[in-house]
Amino acid sequence: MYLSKLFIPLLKETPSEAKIKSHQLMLRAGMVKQSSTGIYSWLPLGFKIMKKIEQIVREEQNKIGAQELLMPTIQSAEIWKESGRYDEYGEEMLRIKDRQGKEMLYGPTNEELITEIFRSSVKSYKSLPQLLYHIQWKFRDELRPRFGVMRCKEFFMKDAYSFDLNDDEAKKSYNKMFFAYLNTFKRLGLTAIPMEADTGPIGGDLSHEFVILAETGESQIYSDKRIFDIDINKHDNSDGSIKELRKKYDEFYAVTDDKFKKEDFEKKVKKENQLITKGIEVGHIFYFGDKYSKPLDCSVDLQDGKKVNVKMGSYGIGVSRLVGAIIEAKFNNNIMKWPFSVSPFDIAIIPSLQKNDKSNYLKAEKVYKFLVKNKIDVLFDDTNEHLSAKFKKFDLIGIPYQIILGSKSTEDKFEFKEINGKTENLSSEEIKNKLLNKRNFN
Ligand code: P5A
Repeated sequence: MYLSKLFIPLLKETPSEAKIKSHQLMLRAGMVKQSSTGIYSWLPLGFKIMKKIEQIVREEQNKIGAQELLMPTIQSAEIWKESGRYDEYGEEMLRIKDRQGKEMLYGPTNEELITEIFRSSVKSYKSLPQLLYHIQWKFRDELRPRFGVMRCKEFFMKDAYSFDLNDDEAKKSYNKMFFAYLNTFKRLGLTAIPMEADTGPIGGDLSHEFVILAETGESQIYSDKRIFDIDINKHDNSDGSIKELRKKYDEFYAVTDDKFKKEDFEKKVKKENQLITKGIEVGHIFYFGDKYSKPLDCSVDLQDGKKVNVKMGSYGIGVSRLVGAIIEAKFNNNIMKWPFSVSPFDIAIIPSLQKNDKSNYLKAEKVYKFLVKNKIDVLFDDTNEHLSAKFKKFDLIGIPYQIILGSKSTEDKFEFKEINGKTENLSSEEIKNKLLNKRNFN
């Protein structure tokens, strides 16, 4: 892609309404545009990043055998009346009527709808367990939407739902998801820590928030620092080893505000290991047994002919929030560096262009064509701006690798720079191999 063709409305000044760095960067780099309070349009740069995050989330769900479907954004009020949440949900739910006067709503979550789908098609215990998910827009009429895409009204969520025969089986599904989440966040370049949390309007008695540390986060957390040192690679995906690893997480105190008890914290965590800080909730998982299957009458036949309500859990990841969360974690000293796995482009080519001398441009274009031919996604800065102005722009766009064609490059070796890292002189072949290796690693 040529930068001159990219729809990227960069802003020179930081808009005053943006209070945290992710919101500032997203507006300045032309990633999103607010269309009304808490509702955003996603512009090409922001959209591309969000789609990459979505894909990683999807791959990790598929890896544990979850199956993707797509439910609508608009739901009928009926099923919410059956579960009892229609009144409970209060003003956060956007309620609408169709032309027949039928009560509808814009889904804030999908426990009811998935239960309704399940009950109408699954009748036997033989069809369990089952894990279903979709990635879809949600709407919550938040009282105080703020911080850009972090707390907004319309947001993109991956929500999965598990169906099991009994509590033991259901806990296995919960643990599977627990580790799928750790793997997902790791691939996104984040360290997300599971913290015991309150279940709020979703319900149930077992729940973990996945939190990344950030001063601007809205979750207050209390934890034992050592939980950050757990090596998540030490399991082989078998139920047994996952259970073991899960136990390790349980050994260390880590809770959000509403679960915090001062006496417990001080008793269980030595002073030097105590960590009290803020974090961003990027995911939240719940086990709630038959909270929905009972009122909605979702049951399966057992071998002996008896019926049992299925045991359910639900598992959310804030896909659009993650765009902001990654920025909060990675944007430092006015320089953004996207993790390679979600970067909007693999590499930027930045030539220094002199008026009557096309040599750098031609050299750059040759490297560009070579990389594109090799399936590398390149942003080629073909604008006439001064190098220093170009660098400022790329500090916002955040592509982790740059090829700079200036005084230091020769005929076949170019300045290859990793943002906040080292600079080397490499040939286009070497650059291609480096990036392809990087991609395989991700
Ligand atoms: C779990 C999946 C649920 O809704 N039902 C289906 C359960 N959980 S949750 O914690 O309420 O939301 C899941 C994740 O969605 C993100 N999120 C938001 N992102 C942006 N703006 C919002 N207003 C918002 N609300 C929730 C969070 O990442 C949360 O963990």
